[in-house]
Amino acid sequence: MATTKTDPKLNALADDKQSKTYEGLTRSQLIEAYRFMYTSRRVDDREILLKRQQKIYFQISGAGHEAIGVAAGFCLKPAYDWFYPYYRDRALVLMLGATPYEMLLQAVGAADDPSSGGRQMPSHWAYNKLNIVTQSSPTGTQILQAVGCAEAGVYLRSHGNANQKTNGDYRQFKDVTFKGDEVTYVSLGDGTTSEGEFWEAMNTASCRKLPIVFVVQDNEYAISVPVEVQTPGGNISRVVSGFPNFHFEEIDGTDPVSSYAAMKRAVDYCRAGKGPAFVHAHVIRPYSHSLSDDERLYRPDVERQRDAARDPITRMQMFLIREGILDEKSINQLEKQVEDEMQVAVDRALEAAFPTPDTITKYIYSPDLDPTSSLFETQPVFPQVAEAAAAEGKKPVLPKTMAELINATLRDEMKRDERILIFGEDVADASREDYLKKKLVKGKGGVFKLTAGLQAAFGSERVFNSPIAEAGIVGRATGMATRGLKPVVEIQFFDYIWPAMMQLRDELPVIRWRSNNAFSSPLVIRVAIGGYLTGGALYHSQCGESVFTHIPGLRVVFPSNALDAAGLLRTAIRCDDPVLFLEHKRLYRETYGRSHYPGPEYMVPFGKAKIVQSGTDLTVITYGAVVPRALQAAQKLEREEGIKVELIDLRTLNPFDWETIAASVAKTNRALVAYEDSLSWGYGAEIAARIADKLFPHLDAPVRRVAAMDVYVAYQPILEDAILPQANDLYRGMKELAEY
Ligand SMILES: Cc1ncc(C[n+]2csc(CCOP(=O)(O)OP(=O)(O)O)c2C)c(N)n1
Ligand SMILES: [Mg+2]
Repeated sequence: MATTKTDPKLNALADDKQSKTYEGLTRSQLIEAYRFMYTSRRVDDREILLKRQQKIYFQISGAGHEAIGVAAGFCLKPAYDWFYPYYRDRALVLMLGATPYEMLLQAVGAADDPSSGGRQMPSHWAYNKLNIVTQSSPTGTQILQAVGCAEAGVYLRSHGNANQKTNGDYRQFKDVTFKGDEVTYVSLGDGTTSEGEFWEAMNTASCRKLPIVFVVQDNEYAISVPVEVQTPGGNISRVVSGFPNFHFEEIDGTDPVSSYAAMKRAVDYCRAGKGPAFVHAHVIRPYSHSLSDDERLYRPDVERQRDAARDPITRMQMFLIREGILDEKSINQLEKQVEDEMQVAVDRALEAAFPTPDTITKYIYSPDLDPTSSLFETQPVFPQVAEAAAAEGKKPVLPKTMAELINATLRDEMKRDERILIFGEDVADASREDYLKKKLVKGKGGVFKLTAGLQAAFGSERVFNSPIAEAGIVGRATGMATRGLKPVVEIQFFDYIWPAMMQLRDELPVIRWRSNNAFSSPLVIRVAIGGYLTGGALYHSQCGESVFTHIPGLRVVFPSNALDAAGLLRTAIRCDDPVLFLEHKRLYRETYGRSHYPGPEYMVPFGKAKIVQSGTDLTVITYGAVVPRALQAAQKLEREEGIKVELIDLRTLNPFDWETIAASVAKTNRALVAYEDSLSWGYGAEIAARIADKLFPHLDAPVRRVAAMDVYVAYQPILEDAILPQANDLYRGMKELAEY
């Protein structure tokens, strides 16, 4: 907990009387507890008033949850342990050191709101200096990130060099701190235990015996839905009791003393490295869910009165009086003090300056490191393999595939940066590492073998398999990256990325912006994407990159050849933003675009397209597996018709290279956008719209698109060929446009 604020006279009065303690809490600490509980309730009340006066725009209370909050606050240490508190944790957050004034700054949407700079609703905590990690509104996303945070602490304990600052890449801007016996706290409501992410988090915490304490604050309702609808049998403790390695507590969370005792046992268990803990605290919700809800519509008076009898504030008052810790007069005095401080805080918050619209786009991406800059533009250094082989009279060394160069790049980056961790489904050589050590097996290393040999080279703490849980992969990686590690995780098939969508849309790319740059999570998600596989069918062939280029804060990369893949992957790893790295399965081992390894420093900056072939009659803008198909079509067109196509490979989709597109279209006056995804609403729609908008005076023909049919990819090769854009389709599209 943070430093005490209670009037020292009151403390002395209490402790003078006798040294009796309550589960180890002194009488002064209990006064302290009451002060934080009462302050928390009064901030809620003041916010409610301000909302009614239309001086703030939203309110969600911590009322009824104060006792478990202060109990946790006594057991955990700000700026030492790590916190993923949910919106009802006001009392805990106050106790960790946030002030009512700071909370009110968020309520009014002030520029100086330390949690979000006016970007998030009230009670969306983020206090960098206290290790309270930026929180959001989706129920449950915090839990997997908390697991990742706990994993980061464990990793850092045994990788002492990983926290070193290094200039020239993201590490320059990412402080890494950890404590050997730190604990991660995460809280959630009873309803949130229904989210799949909760179960994924429990799973990994249990399997990996992580030092994380889950606190379920069970107020029996999720807005209007009662607990028996969410949880079989209505009691989450019973349901989770079979998880191995956990310490379990089920408590009356309206009683700070017994809550403290339980929290202490739970936190001690985690701190000792025995595994995770699960604290199920029964609490009440005396106010409606939020100010947008009226609980009288679904809860009868009799139920609300039953809750009121357990209100932690009045219970605590009565307890203090009964135990002779405070009398009524001193309680009044304490409350008056809180009221006075609150008034000052409210007055100040109402005068606070608002953020100005010119700041809106700040911190979507790293303000420190620009992946489009020349810092990320280096020359390839090819080994003199061909010459050396020829000189020795050996067979020439063949250029490598995209798969081989991605593997080599990962290997060199892992050597260079101990913060890099690789995990995902099947990415390890063998989870039962004994088999590897005894050389009983060769090892798998990914279903496409992209990570082959990395576990053997760097150990099972740095390269490991995850459960089949895509939200878990991205959510855990996000938590690790928040701590300063650099996870390079794999989603096995693009077709199976969707369970991670909440993390990918509402969390990972938003963390920097929503916390006003107080937190960030730069990491890399490698994804095998695309069709042209002959038999890949619906669930192994999808594209869908435009879903992700529509997300501010997420870089999207889609290389078409081995050399670019190596250079772009290195940029993705070293940069300070989250990157979705799309690897086309068909290109992994294609003859097209093979290359020798360009060396351990080769980087391609983001946002720089490549002109694959220059031409004067027509611009074709494309990327990924369409590049070789478009090239084939363009060459045929020149051969047969003398039409010269300028072929642009975008290489990165966000950011994309508008200058190269604009210069080319200004020269050729005709533009065709080609992509493998289905035509409507695809990535090319945006490019085509921009060309039509910005380059209209240069155009001699309409902007055309060639893409897949608006349907899924079918298994039968005849159908697949018809569905996906082929060289012939591209040829026809180019010819028609050139002749328009
Ligand atoms: C993923 C998601 N779905 C729905 C919501 C809307 N919502 C906000 S809070 C809430 C109920 C949460 O209930 P519970 O977990 O019991 O927490 P409580 O508010 O009762 O403390 C819902 C449905 C949301 N924020 N996120
Ligand atoms: Mg609830």
